[in-house]
Amino acid sequence: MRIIDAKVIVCSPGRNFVTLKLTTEDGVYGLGDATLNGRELAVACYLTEHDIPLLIGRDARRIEDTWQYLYKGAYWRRGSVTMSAISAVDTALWDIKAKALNVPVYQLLGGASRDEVLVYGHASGADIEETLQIGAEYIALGYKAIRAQSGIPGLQSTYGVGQGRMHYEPAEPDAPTENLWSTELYLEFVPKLFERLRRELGPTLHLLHDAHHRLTPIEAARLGKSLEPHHLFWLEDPVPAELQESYRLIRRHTTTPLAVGEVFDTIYDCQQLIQEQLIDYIRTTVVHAGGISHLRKIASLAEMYHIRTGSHGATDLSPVCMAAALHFDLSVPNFGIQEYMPHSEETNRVLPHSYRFADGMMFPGDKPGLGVDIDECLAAQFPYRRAYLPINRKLDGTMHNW
Ligand code: CS2
Ligand code: MG
Repeated sequence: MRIIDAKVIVCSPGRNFVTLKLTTEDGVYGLGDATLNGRELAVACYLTEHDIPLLIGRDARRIEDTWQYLYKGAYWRRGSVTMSAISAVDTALWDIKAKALNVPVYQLLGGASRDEVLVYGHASGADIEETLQIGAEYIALGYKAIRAQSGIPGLQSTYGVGQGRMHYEPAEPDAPTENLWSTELYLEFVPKLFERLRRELGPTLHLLHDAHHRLTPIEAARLGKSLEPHHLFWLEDPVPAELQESYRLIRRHTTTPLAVGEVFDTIYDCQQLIQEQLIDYIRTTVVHAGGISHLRKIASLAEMYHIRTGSHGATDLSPVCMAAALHFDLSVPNFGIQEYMPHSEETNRVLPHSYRFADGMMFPGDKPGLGVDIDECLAAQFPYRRAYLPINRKLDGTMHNW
């Protein structure tokens, strides 16, 4: 089952996506997401110039060997561009294998460990009132878990606070937006937000919050402590995690569960966090952390240490990644939750998929493979447009942590 064709499709149906399509001599094809928000063409070029020439003629059934070949063969290890490229190849090969065997991917991953996957959506508003109102709308749609973010009084704009009601797109065309940040204002405000949300939305709704790496460990400890009465499902990315041991300090001070890892690209980025039980949820995802194969290894390590998965799933991860994530989520024993933001109509038309949402839960579907396709003609009607993630500065202009 030789790979005879490989194509990188870059398109922008509402936002940029990079999709790898591998085709075998039997005519079976598989898709992999290679989107790295704000750095899309770096991955597209890595695939075209460096990986694809090595893939043509290889046996598509040798998923693990191909992973090792691309990872070890490059000599230069890790990094989000390299790992997004490897992820795309790995995902496409799982898609091909499952299609060839006529089963959905999750059946190859040991089968379903649960019937459906718990997901959370983004409730973000300009202020507490609007966040509450949007939270109530999510409940009406059946969501059992929401991530709440709100504009902060005194700050003009804040990263992670979506503009549309159900849609969230952090990247902006042409040049990065600059947000101004004040930790003092933030720490003063967030406990008030969650006090209201918990009181008005009830005791059983899962409430999540993302601090987007902006705090120091002792500030994060204070935030975690102040949120304890409102029993969050998790507090995400309180501090940048390049220094994994910084989580020791946070852990000593608070019982608020912690989730980390959307920017990680291998198991080595979270090894210490997991083995010292410094976190509760690992957020690595299919597209940035080495595909389904590597993500399973991370999940297995986490399982030993009572840590559950909670993969990143914002709209800059394409429907191909979302489908792969759902097959993974359905199968791993230590699944916790999956982030889910519905894509735009245009995206769904370019990348039609069979996964479904009902009552706060999702299912990847039972089509052979991942259950996602790409309409290449339609994709060609949405050309790439350069876009950047915003930059964060302190009130005095200093570049802030991120
Ligand atoms: C966020 C994302 O979904 C999340 O948890 O942190 O908005 C993330 O910042 C973007 O997906 C980055 O591309
Ligand atoms: Mg996040």
